[in-house]
Amino acid sequence: MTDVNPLVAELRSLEAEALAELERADDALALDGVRIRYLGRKEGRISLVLRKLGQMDPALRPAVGAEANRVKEALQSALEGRTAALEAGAGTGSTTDLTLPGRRQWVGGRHPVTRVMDEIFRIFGDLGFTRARGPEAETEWYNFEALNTPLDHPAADEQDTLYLQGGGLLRSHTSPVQVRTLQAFEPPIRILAPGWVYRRDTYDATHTPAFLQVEGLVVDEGISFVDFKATLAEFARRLWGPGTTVRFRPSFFPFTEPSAEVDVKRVITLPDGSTHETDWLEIMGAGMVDPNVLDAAGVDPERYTGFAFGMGPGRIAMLKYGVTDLRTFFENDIRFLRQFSEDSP
Ligand code: 2U9
Repeated sequence: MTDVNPLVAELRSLEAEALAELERADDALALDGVRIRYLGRKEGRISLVLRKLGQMDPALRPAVGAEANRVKEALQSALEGRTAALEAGAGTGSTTDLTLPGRRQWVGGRHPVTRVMDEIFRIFGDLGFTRARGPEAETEWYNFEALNTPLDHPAADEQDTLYLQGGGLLRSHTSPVQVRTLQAFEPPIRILAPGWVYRRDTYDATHTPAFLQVEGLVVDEGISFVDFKATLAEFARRLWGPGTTVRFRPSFFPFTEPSAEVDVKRVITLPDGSTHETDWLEIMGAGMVDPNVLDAAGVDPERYTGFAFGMGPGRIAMLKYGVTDLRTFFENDIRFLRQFSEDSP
């Protein structure tokens, strides 16, 4: 006999729908959704059917109540069965292998130029240097004249230096920091001066109008050319490895006399045991501080001597990591940068 009670029929079709949904539910969240949708006390679909009982012929009501109870129990037990099945499945690895190592999220790393700077700070820190900072907007006196560079020198030309309105300029090297340090402190002085410097250069593979520099200065009684050479050779070997040869090539800077450019040559051992020598690579400029510079900063050149050096960590990072275009350091393309990260996946 066909059941003509419309609410009983509705409950049966709800049951079929709910069982089909249960079959498709494949995690705890989906199972809970089915439970709330069908068995929920207020808005569950079975409760909604029972709410229509009031309008029904009283003689037909008991059959609906009995059917509702049967469907609720059937769904409850189907839910429990499905929950148990999913839990067992997870344990056997049929859907998820809980023994797999976790996938680590890469949260970033140091920029290659920052890595080189940190390395320079560490090496000179071990040699007893501290760090000094100063303003990026400077005066002509601190940037040029105090450094034995007259204002008619080509370096002070508007073609090379970024002047500010009102006579100031953006420092073209960090040397003003050392001048300010000499004015403020009695020797012995042993400092690094890292920071941004600015030059009127066209942006290309080897020039950027803003770049980082690390300069250094040592001033004390009795600082000699031997201290100069030994300190910088030691730095170069610690930066490039023990198999490094260092060469001092005569050069000229207005603020040092004598002056030199420092080159390194590396011997690389390949996996097959054979060795390979690199070309000479220029890593910095340096020299004994010109007595005029000490004098301008108020330090007695008869009593004190010193040496100074300057380098571009961007250039060193290019040599160290085999990068051929400086601009890639500024583009912040994560695919490029993550190659240099210590913990990149
Ligand atoms: C004082 C006295 C001396 C700083 C020096 C250099 C040599 C040098 C360049 C390297 C590459 C600049 O970044 S670069 O273009 N620098 O070659 N810098 S000696 O000499 C000083 C500084 C301050 C008081």
